[in-house]
Amino acid sequence: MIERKEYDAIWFGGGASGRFGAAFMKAMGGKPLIVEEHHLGGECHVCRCAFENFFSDQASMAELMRLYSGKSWYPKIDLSHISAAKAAELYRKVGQRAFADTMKHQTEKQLGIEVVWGEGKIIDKNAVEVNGKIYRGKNLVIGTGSRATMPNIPGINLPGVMTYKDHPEIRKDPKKMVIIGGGKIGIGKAAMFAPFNIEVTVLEKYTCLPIWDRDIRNFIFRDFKRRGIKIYEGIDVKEIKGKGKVESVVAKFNGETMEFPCDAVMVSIGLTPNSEPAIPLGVKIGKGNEIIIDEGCRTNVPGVYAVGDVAGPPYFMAIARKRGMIAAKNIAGEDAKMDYSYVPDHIYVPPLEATSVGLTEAEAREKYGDVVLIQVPWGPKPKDPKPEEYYPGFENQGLPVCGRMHTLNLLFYGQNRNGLVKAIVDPKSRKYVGFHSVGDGAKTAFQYLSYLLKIGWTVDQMANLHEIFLNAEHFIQLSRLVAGQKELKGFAAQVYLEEDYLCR
Ligand code: COM
Repeated sequence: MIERKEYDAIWFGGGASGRFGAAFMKAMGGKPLIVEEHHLGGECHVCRCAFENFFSDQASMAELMRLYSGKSWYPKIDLSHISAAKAAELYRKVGQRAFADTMKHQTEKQLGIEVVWGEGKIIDKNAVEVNGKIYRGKNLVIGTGSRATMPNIPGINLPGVMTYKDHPEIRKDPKKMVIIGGGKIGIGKAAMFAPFNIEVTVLEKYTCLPIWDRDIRNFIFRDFKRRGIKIYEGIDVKEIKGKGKVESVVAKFNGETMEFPCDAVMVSIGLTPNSEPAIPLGVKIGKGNEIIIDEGCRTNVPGVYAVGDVAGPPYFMAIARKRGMIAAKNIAGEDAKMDYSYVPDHIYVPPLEATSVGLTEAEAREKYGDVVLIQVPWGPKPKDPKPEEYYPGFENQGLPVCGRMHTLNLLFYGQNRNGLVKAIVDPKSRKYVGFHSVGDGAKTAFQYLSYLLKIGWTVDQMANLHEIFLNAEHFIQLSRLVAGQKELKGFAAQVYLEEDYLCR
């Protein structure tokens, strides 16, 4: 059967990019059709952003309870029976279903977008078959997302090996987990599982969080060390061993073979775009399996666009949604282009969050020479601070970095672990070139800071904004403290002792 109607575009996949692209098209007066087999909103509420947000909250609560237990006025809390599997179960039962309903309601009812539910088969660039019926579109937009990249090693299919996708499905808490890959997914997962009494070891072939500012990395990993999360860098995983289920991971480290006993493995070495359904169309595929697109999200086949993760990195919700919007505009006859500059990055590392945009200090020094740092904490710190204690003579003792409840708690009860914020300024132009934060959340500010970086925001302009004190990132008031200087000096450079967080 052939559907008579011709759509302006068939959005093949109703994830973040397809849903937002179709919505934008509809808002512009166009006729979109979304083809979706599983869920509108893609993997977000199933196992990615929304789930991670929820699970991070659970992990934060567990870690904070552990920190505060028995201190000052807090009662002693017994955390021996807490369960990551129980937290995941709640999300499966309530969160996944509630989010699915919300996505459906918003898309179909509120926005009035047509969705055809079922497995789609691309017939050609103007026709898609779903449940035996052919739907026709003037354009085709591929938004089929990505999946976890799996290493080709023995044991990879053993029960107990999981990826981000299986995380909400855990039914029993592991005792020991090995995480293969220390990028932002792996490091986030380590921080999420550890609070649940799970012994976590991260094995990274190269460098963990390689593109993050060194101070931010150090802050996170120093905290990992205190929490007993082990990190190995430069380690090559060779095999996952086990009889019928995961029992250990074997790796080469410094020329020696090491074996890590475990009952769960989380693989987080990267993402692979799901470009396969589009291959018969003749679209160009890149080395990472991504569909190659131009700045306007066009593929090499006229009338075929690719949006979201299937078009390759950066793998970031905002990029997925924006690619959808740009494709919709171009289908409508505009000449819209993606702008990949100043894309912020964010990781949940419960009970903290890390956020970054622009250049790291190292990159900034390479580009601008002597940069100025505006940051807290900046002074000497006690070497091994104890919770609830005052250390005379240490400038950062009483300085809360951020301003939400847990940040101050982390300061007083948590050994000065309340965070670090850092702005990097080119002193000649007085413009910011990078912002970095790890603490009790600053991501909302970073959405806007990324734009300010792009327009060349200066210390003097920042000093004129209105802070709501105490705030999560402190950039306004810190900038005002130095903006009176003719020759910008900022605060003295960071003084964290050289960190030794790695296992050797
Ligand atoms: C969020 C997914 S659950 S989407 O980007 O809103 O579609």
